[in-house]
Amino acid sequence: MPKTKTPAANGAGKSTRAAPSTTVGNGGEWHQQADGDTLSTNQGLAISDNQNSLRASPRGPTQLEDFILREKITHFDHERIPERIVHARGTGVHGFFELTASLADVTTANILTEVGQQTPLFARFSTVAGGSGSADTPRDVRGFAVKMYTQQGNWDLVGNNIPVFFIQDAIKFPDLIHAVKMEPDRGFPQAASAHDTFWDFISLTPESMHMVMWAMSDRTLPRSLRMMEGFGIHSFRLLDAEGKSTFVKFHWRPKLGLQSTIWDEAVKIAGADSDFHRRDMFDAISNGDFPEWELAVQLFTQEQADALPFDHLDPTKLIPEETIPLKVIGRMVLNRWPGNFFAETEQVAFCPSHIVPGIDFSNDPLLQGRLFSYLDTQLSRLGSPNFHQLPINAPKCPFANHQRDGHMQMEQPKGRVAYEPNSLSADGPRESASGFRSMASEENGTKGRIRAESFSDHYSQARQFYLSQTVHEQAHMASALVFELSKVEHPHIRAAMVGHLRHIDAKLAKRVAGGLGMDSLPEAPPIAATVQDLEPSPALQIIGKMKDTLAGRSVGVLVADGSDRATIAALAKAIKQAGARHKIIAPHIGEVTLSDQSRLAVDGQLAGTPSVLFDAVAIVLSAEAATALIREAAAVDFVRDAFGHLKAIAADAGARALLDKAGVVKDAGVQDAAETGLFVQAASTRQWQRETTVRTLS
Ligand code: HDE
Repeated sequence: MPKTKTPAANGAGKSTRAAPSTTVGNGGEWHQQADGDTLSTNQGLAISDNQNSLRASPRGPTQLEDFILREKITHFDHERIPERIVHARGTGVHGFFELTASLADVTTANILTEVGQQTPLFARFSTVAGGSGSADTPRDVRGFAVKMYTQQGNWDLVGNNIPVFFIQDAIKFPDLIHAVKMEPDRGFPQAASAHDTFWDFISLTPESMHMVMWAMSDRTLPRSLRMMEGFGIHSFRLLDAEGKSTFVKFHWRPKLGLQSTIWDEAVKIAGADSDFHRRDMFDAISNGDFPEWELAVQLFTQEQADALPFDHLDPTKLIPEETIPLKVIGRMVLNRWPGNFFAETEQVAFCPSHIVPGIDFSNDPLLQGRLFSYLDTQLSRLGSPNFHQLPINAPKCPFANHQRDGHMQMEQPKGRVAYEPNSLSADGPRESASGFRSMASEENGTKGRIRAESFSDHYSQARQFYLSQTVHEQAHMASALVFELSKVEHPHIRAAMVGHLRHIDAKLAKRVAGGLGMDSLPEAPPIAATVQDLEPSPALQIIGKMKDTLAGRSVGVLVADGSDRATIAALAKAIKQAGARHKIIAPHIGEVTLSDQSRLAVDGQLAGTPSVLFDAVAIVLSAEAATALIREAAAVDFVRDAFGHLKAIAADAGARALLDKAGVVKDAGVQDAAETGLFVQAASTRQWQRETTVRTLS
């Protein structure tokens, strides 16, 4: 007999839900899961044979009557929903937000005033341009979206890992995205901005220059989702009980510090493990290494805003933290992997319009457009105005209204009253004095399709960003521009871009022009506002924000039969003590026999586990094994790439032949494997001083 499955009671009664919960990550209680062990149809009918469809005879035609086959195949045929138009590729994790400093003096939002309160949340990190099956490591902006299930409703902070955006007005978004996505006639390139249509649009859109500088920096090549910053980008408002407004910008700062990969590394990671970031997050959560971010705010008044040398409502501008410092107010901890990828990561519906009392929007025209777009996209993506009923989207506080029916209505609202005001339902939902209020701002002026004068400076912050970088980061940006523009087939687009660069930095323009084989510098376009020489902001660097630590990182230890057991054990201990993990890589999977005849389990086979997957490497080999491995390209590349990607290398004497073959030259990052302390210290950063020996920086 089939076991009957009883849907949980969340459909019964009024449109209200359980009392708010502040416990960590208690989302996703699924009522439709089979709770029995008998395989059944969706109607609860037990299935006796799941291997054979119903046939007229053993070799005859399949019967239309086979409703079990039809139900199963029909459901399968409809398994996919439209992927997100942008940010299709994403990784989601549950966690919580804990407030550590109250903002009660400027806002009534409960989540920002109750110190110590933990609010459950779901965070989703994404790339922008690629489809849902694309690789994790293209050069791309990363989405950083956080849905906080507060006691006053859901608050979605839908940001990116870069604090500015390409365009100033929402009406340009479809153009930008069409330009960066695969070209419509040929269907490629996937997940790449290095093509004509993207650079054509950019070269004709000077307002994008600041963001382009960020996009060409290593910010778009994060080492891990756990090692990137998040930004709300737009100015928002905080409102106190009197309705007084303070502007705010939100920043997430990773506890592990910022870290990025090097372009060559990112390209190779895409081949070695296209799920690199998702797997990294999955492994961290599974190992109990819960990633953490600080939430910090920049608070400022209208008067402070008016004194800035640009308009803070322009989303192509940021406020340097040297100008308005960051105040840390809380922390986000991610600690639970979703129970089901589709149900949660795919169906989560973020909307910047999901906001709570005490927080409000600014007039940033990009934000204003977003307030429309996200609800609209969820309707087409999730197919129903009832998407808020999906457990991942439902508020965890009580909610009730008179909205009814619609596709896939899961609730059964009772009673004859579905309107308000009413006199027939005394206990029905009513407006509340503590409900959401918009700021009573005064708006006047001339209606029109007008771009404010104050939005016309497109180069000053692009210049400031470039000049704030270290020489290494500047060189990476120049190389990125050369790489991207060299993929552009139309010379006039390349020329136009280099023309823009002349307004940002003359040396950068020359460098890129040289890399593109241009004989002379193309003309710079006319500009609407004089380029200002803004004070450099070191806080905009990645290198400046890296932490000297191996914590949360991973080390690949290359071994073979005959490797020295004591050396491997000492390295493993030191790596663990530093808060990192190690993986044993060997020419074959299974086990290797070490110098003392003990056996060691292997985590990864050499050809399938290149050094790009690690932050540092150790090579522990007998002289005999090293000599054999110099004929293996995978072994030589393992070492050569680690060296070229500026990673620390620990090696024992036996490994020498392989190091020589890979062209490794002794430097501060190349340590004797026995010197575990020195190795861990070197591995706590990249070997920037080595860079000039492996690539041209000028
Ligand atoms: Fe989005 N964006 N966006 N965006 N965006 C979407 O909503 C849109 C913008 C961001 O993990 C879509 O659910 C417009 C800025 C993230 O599910 C869509 C404009 C920032 C995510 C949409 C912008 C973002 C999205 C596609 C210009 C950084 C992924 C699917 C006005 C502050 C959220 C969806 C997730 C997703 C529209 C600009 C961040 C189409 C019209 C600026 C992190 O609604």
